[in-house]
Amino acid sequence: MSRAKGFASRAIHHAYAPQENEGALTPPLHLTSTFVFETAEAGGEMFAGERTGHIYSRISNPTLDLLEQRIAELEGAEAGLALSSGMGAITSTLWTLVSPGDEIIVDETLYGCTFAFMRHGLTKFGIKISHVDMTDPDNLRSAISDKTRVVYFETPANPNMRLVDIARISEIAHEAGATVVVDNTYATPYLTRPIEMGADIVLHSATKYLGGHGDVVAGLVVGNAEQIGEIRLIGMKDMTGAVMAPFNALLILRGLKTLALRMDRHCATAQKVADWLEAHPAVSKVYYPGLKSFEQHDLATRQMTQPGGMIAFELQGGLQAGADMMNALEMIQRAVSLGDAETLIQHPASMTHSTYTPEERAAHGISDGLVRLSVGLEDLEDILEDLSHAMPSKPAAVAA
Ligand code: 7XF
Repeated sequence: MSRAKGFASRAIHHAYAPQENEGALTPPLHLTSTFVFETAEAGGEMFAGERTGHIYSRISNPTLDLLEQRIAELEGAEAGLALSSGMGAITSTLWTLVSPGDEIIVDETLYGCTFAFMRHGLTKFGIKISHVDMTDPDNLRSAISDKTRVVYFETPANPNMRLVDIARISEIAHEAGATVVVDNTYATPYLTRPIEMGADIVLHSATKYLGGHGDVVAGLVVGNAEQIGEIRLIGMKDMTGAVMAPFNALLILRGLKTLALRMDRHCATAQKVADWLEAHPAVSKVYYPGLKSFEQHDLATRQMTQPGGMIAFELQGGLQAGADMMNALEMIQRAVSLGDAETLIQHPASMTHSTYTPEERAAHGISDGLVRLSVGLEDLEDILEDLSHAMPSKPAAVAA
């Protein structure tokens, strides 16, 4: 068979052969912290990097190996690394890449804890964090210098859905010798594959779409074998210890099997929900890459195979109208996180992005009235009915 297998088939089969595992259809769970050396010399050789094999589960484990190979395959990368959380992935990667005196250029909008790690964490250790509006790549061109070690962004960005042109930003970053790191949590490799567009490292909160069932916190990083090896042995093994538990790797492997199927449904339903919200008189603005009114709709069409399952919107009555609407929902759940079967709604300013000060939120494009919806896998009619009955009946009922 010469034809390469499709995304869904690779998400189900890549790198696993039942016949090599007692015929078990589902990969075994290697629930072990340590591995036995054949001889004392063999153990020493493994520590010296002269012999391959597993040593200890903070370095590697066969169940994690499979997940790492599978996500690397799906992202079109050489190698992968599994970590205890998305934040574990982000911190392990950046601790590995930067040294005091280096600069990281980041987009204006980042997930709240990523923002906090950089602005309130890395800066304490002599790393300069510079924000640039990367929706216009020329801004990066003017800001980048030989001190810039990393260019980092999310696309679509959490929570306001800004997109960044991966190919153009990567080109500019590479001219200056910087490493491009993309948080691909919102899009997943089913919708966008940043490595194929020129990025160097892609990372995920696998807690979201990759896991897909709201039952695990996990992170993944992919890139070239050398960089991933360094993140494994420096950032993860020595600096953060943020290793993924083997059982969680199995849950993510299970999630990946239905990723394509779930994303198709998330996207189809989200498009209809976004259309419906845009037409609703109580809604003042909808941010969804699949809408013609979305400022970066062209880029979305070029860079994403579908517009995703996340929507952000604002109501006419601002913050209070949003809170009232959220409180009136019955099926849709008020919760942070995203990418689950359940439709989830949350208020970024007071929840996921409360790590920003109010001034920082204003400067970084996160308005107080913004509501974030993670469109789940329920029937479209039920999602719309719940939203419909929770919406303010009089659109201009602006709270005094
Ligand atoms: O450490 P986590 O697995 O929770 O992942 C952190 C993370 C990294 N990147 C992006 C784009 C994320 O959205 C997240 C986690 N975000 C959740 C949310 O926005 O709802 C966290 C709940 S506070």
